[in-house]
Amino acid sequence: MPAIVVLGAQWGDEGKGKATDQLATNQPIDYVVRTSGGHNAGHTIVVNGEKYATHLLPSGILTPGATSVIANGVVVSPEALFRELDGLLERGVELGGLVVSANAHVIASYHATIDKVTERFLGKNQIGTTGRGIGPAYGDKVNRVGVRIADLFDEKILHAKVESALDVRNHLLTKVYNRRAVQVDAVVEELLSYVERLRPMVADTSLLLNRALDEGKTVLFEGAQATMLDVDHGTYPFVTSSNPVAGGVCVGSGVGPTRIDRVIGVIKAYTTRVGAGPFPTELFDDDGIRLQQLGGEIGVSTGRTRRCGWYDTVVARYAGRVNGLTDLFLTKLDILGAWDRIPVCVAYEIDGQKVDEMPMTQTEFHHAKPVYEFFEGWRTDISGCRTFAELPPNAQTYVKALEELSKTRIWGVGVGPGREQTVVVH
Ligand code: 2SA
Ligand code: GDP
Ligand code: MG
Repeated sequence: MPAIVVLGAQWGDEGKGKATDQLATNQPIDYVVRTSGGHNAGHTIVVNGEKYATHLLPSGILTPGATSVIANGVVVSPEALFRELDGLLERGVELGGLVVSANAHVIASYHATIDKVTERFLGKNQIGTTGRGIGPAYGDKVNRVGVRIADLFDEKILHAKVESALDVRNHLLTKVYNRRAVQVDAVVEELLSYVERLRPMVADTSLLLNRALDEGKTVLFEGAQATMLDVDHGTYPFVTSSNPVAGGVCVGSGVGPTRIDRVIGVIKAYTTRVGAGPFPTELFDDDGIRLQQLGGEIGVSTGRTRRCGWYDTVVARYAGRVNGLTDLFLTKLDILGAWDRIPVCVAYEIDGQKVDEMPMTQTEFHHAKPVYEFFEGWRTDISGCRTFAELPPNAQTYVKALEELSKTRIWGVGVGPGREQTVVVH
């Protein structure tokens, strides 16, 4: 399996870091690649009881022998990149190699300022962004005024690019948001301070990855955010500004779709969401609070509490469709051991009609009410199970039902945060 995609099938934080890590333990992975988003991601990996969080770096950085790649589709804050690298080095972790695409776009500190100012300006219509400057950096990219990594190596070009990027931004900041203008020289100076450390890491990552695939190397594309946060296929406008779906992997890496062998959707045994936007199975009662507490549902990057609800098979089927999933990796099944009866959303009721596919419009999705089927709980700790047969019969039934209803085979099940706490089903 030379090219594998691992992506989020819900609203993020499904346990993609753990799934990537699990794949890397089963087979040697040569490259782990991030293709979208930036340091808004937060992936947790627990190795021998030690907890690590990666944000901008692919979680493969914790696998010595693997090379981590930040490909062209990622927005890179050099400040966040080196802060994260230094944090891991200070903990004495043995790191793999790191390569950054020359075509990746740069996040400067003013992007984060604009992100926060815009959110405040939106008032009750806030998206609930991570405030990391992701949206403004992608905005510059599509407006064709972005600064790319390669631009950092020519001071004259860099100065000209920052100047044109700030032209409109400063107009908005001073005239609309009543803020001080950002100084071109200060931004150039900020970015130049990272150049020497960055230089040896920069490469044509599309060429690198395609050559690696030609040589039969294994490449794992690690998703950030998730299908329902995709700017095209998610709950727009309550989304991130990139394409976390499988198609985004090709755009974000310069590796064509015919080279991808397997697309794994990571999905929690229930659902969570951080930030604003519709979420049909969201719970506002004690069950929601229990899921949040037992599941430790707190944002890895921002420390925000995650909204919680039951598993939604409409979302799962949709993720299967828009990503062409070959497999699901079901995480956090252990958390559901505290319930006698577990509801699963099998369809929506929208304005009196039963609907079993994602509705066409966001207005309908905002009106969607879950239709539940109920499954018997297993009421026991399954975190020590290592094979499917060891799972209690009710847990097996739950997994099989989700597989059937989600219309994608479940390859593995997470029964705890640890590297070894996985049950391989197929
Ligand atoms: P942004 O900052 O522009 O990408 O925010 C837009 C929306 O995307 C959501 N988003 C996320 N949702 C879940 N997890 C994310 N990463 C962190 C984590 C989040 C954290 O792993 O825990 O620590 O809060 C992530 N990144 C972006 C965001 O909530 C907005 O709804
Ligand atoms: P990501 O953004 O998709 O990589 O996920 P996060 O790291 O943001 O959130 C997933 C959380 O669930 C982390 O705290 C993981 O350690 C934890 N986790 C992942 N899989 C499992 C599992 O099967 N069981 C339990 N209890 N925790 C898990
Ligand atoms: Mg996360």
